[in-house]
Amino acid sequence: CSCTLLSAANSQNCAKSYLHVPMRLYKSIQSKTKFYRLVAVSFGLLCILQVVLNISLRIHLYHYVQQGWMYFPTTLYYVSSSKNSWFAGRKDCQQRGADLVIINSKEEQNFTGQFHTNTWIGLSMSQNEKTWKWVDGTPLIHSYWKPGEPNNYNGINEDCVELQSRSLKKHWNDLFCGHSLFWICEKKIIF
Ligand SMILES: [Ca+2]
Ligand SMILES: [Ca+2]
Repeated sequence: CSCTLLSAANSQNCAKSYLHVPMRLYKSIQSKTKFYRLVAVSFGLLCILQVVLNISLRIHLYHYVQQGWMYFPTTLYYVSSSKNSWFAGRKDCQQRGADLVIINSKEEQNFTGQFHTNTWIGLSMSQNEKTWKWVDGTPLIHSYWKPGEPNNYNGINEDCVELQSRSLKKHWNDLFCGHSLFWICEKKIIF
């Protein structure tokens, strides 16, 4: 509005309205500043949390690496340095707070197949259901059997599974559970 043509009363109101505009603007800027400050503080706290989590993860991993575990995205693996039966291998893994490895992907298959020529994995024949089951009770869906396997060779109950890395093919073979092989334990990292 223009104050020049207004009465005294109107002129006062007009002056007030001119005062109100900067006040509203000031309040709006103030509330925006508070919002941005809150965002900045939250972001800072998130960064600190990230750093703390990162350090705690490294300390946690270092502790396991010291005990002979290897890290492969989100999972720790322990490769035995001695041979034993499938059941003894599994017991060793359980004593380490883990279990025999479950092969969930081709990448995991390739990773676990690089240590020994023959290695027990966490797959065996369920005696109740007569189907292949992983150590966590899940059924076998994606398999990497060697051609001709599983075969209960020579009529022997081959109820446990080894990962063979001969010729870098990394295939599976069913085998008598009492055979002495190396084994691999797997442990998911939970934070
Ligand atoms: Ca796995
Ligand atoms: Ca076989």
